[in-house]
Amino acid sequence: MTEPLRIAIVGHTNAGKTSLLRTLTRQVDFGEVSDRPGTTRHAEAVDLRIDGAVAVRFIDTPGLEDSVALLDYLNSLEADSRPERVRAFLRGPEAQRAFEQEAKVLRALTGDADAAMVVIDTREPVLPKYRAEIEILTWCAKPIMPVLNFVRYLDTRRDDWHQMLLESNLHARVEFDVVAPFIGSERQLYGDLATLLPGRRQQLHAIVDALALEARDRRLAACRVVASGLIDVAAMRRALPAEEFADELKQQRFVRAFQDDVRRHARRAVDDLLAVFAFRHGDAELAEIPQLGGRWEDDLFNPELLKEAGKRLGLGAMIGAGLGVVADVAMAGLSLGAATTLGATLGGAASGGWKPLWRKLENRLSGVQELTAEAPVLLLLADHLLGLARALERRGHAAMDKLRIEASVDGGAAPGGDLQPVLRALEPARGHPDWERGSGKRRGDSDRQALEAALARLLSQHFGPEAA
Ligand SMILES: Nc1nc2c(ncn2[C@@H]2O[C@H](COP(=O)(O)OP(=O)(O)O)[C@@H](O)[C@H]2O)c(=O)[nH]1
Ligand SMILES: [Mg+2]
Repeated sequence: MTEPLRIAIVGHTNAGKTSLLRTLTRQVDFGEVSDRPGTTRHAEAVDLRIDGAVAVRFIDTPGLEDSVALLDYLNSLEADSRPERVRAFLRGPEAQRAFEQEAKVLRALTGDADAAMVVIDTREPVLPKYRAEIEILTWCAKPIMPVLNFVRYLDTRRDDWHQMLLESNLHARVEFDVVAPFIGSERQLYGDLATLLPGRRQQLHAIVDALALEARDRRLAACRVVASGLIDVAAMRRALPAEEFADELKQQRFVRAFQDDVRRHARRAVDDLLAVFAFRHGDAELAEIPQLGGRWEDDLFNPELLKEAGKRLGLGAMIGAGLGVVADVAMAGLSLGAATTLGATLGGAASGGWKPLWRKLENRLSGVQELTAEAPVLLLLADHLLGLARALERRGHAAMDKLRIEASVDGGAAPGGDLQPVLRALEPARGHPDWERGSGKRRGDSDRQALEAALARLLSQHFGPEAA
């Protein structure tokens, strides 16, 4: 087995070193991240594993606190070369005293590290202490990869930093925002490291390839989660006896219970998505839809949104139309299956031997009403869950705030009308109440799985360019 690559992460306090490692290793719990200076006090290792094996061992280090004084001190030491001065310092007394913190950093770097990544907060001006810091690091005679962090901020001093790095003979660099990494920056980071570490090139390229595969797998898994959740909701079917349907209170209670079950399925999908992308339960909120306010769990049944969704799909006429006495129920996002659609579809479908319709017919004769989720509910749910999956794919594991999804407002690429094929693909689930997970009547698992796989392929077209 090849030795894992060892990379020391250095840089000033609060530049985002620990955050970078959380993002690169997808470990939300690694180390301690905070705005207080000096949160990381010791060098601490964290591994990037690929297929279970350690591919890269990162060493997180504390910040260099007093680089200007340390540089002066190093300059005062007698030695033949700069690396020799650093070694002399580490052997000497000050490494235990005034510069104990700095010694930890330099030890991590001069030890068995293959290279260092210097994390830079590009919002900071290039102060003398940062120049001293970079200079000391170059004295350690290890390849250095600057990582320019916080590049999403508007008022960064990126150009000043570029200039300073060039003057320090550091020509490679990557730009990153550990909270919201650009798709592809991780790949670029390892690719660029390969140019700094020719002896490790093959290994680094293998890591890039493996990460791309993992990203693809995660995406596919996410699509399966969304597909499965949609199947659950599409398959939902609850029968209400005629006499309860006639009782307004009972009817309302029944509708609310149905909606609660839809939300339960939605929440399960959200939790499963968080798990696919290695985030914690509760890291994302079923967020607000700005125009309307309120959490989208509730918006799933917001009549205005449903109408909007229906319009985008060209279903406008279906919403609240032709539903007669149950219009108020329909506005709650539900169809009453029996009396309403029966007349329109009986002719064709019944002669085709469509079983659910026969059941509907039976229900009608015995006066049973059935609730199913309306198409716009499925559309909204698909839209929201895809939005969440896309956002999680782009989210760094250093992010501290709760993720909020603003469905369908993420620019022109919003899936919207394109989701119609998804709705069509969901049609078979409508006739399979047994496909709803937790319904206690599971049958036809292989058919459900086949639909889930087909649907996942459709959904994956709503993701945009490949992530890596
Ligand atoms: N918005 C944003 N915040 C960041 C970024 N990197 C780090 N932070 C925040 O900056 C603070 C310091 O980060 P930390 O990783 O503890 O820095 P360290 O001292 O270098 O390990 C934390 O509050 C992080 O959440 C970034 O790229 N963007
Ligand atoms: Mg830290």
